[in-house]
Amino acid sequence: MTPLPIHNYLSLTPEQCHSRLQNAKQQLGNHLIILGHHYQRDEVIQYADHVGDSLKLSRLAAQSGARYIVFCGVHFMAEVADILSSPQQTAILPDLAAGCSMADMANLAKVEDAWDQLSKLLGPDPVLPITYINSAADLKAFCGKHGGTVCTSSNAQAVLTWSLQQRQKVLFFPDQHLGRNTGYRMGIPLNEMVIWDFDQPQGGLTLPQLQAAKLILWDGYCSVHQLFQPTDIEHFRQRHPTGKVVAHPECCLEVCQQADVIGSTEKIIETVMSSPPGTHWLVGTEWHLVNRLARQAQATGKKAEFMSSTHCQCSTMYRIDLPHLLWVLENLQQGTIVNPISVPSEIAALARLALQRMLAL
Ligand code: CIZ
Ligand code: SF4
Repeated sequence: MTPLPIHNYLSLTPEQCHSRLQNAKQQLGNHLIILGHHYQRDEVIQYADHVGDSLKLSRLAAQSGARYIVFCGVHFMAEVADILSSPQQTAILPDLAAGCSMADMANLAKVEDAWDQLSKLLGPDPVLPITYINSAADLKAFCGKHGGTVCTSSNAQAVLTWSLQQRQKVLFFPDQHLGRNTGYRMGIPLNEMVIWDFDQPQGGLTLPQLQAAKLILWDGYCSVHQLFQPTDIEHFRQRHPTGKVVAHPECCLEVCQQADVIGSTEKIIETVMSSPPGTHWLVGTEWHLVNRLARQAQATGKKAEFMSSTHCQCSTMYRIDLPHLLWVLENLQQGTIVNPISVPSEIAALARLALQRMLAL
């Protein structure tokens, strides 16, 4: 059947979307699972069967056995859902333009080039490649092929500890901040963590710098989390001397050094929600999560405040809206799959290997 065109949906009112979404969701029943990442808008989150971080959601989708996995998140997340689910399941991303600018900062050609240069400079096998889950499937496959693995913001320390037991050095991509913040907490000196500038020959590094390095950090970052500044924390502490600060490890080192707690989206929520009534938190992560958390915290006598005076939200997460969600569901109702995310089988097999190594840790 010809797909229903997206332009029929873009001018619908929220009310029209809501009544049709409820109907579509009900009709698709347990053939469908809708996953909502913490950074999604509230109006989308209300349709999610599960809300969580990318890995937790993909595991739940695979366990559910639902035929259609609609991932309200960004592209790499739908890829992970496809890799971890069975061949009978299909992962769907409501808007294909929902990418991750940090994930796009590393690509296979540049990583292979870095790998070749490192092998020539340092000899065979001293380096293990590790990718943050925020990366394309072919980079996860690259790690699978070369003995490496994947990490999330929850398990980065366990993964790096394991990695440095396997080999002397780690090439970590794409997020320099997660790599550096984790290395710092493990006691790795800052001069043993170098930045690989992928636009420079030899990553812009000298041979002695590379020989001394334990972590070779890709020059990538999240433009949302990089907006938080140490001065945001200083101003908060002046206003609220007994307040507490929690930050995501995608924030820069200076912000994480000043935070009381550093953690993934799941850990941030758990930390705030399990704190005693009366606690006032400053939270450094995406705006939609913090806004929702602030409402939940308030209901239990706590306060959660957004870390920046700039309204920093993830613009690609924001692309998933009610019209796009309705468009994919009504297409499914008539038996048409729009926007399937399907990782080629050879890449999926190696990426799965890298993910399984992580899950076994
Ligand atoms: O893995 C995820 O879902 C991301 C991007 C962040 C986090 O800390 O959970
Ligand atoms: Fe990517 Fe940053 Fe958006 Fe997360 S918040 S999806 S890392 S751009």
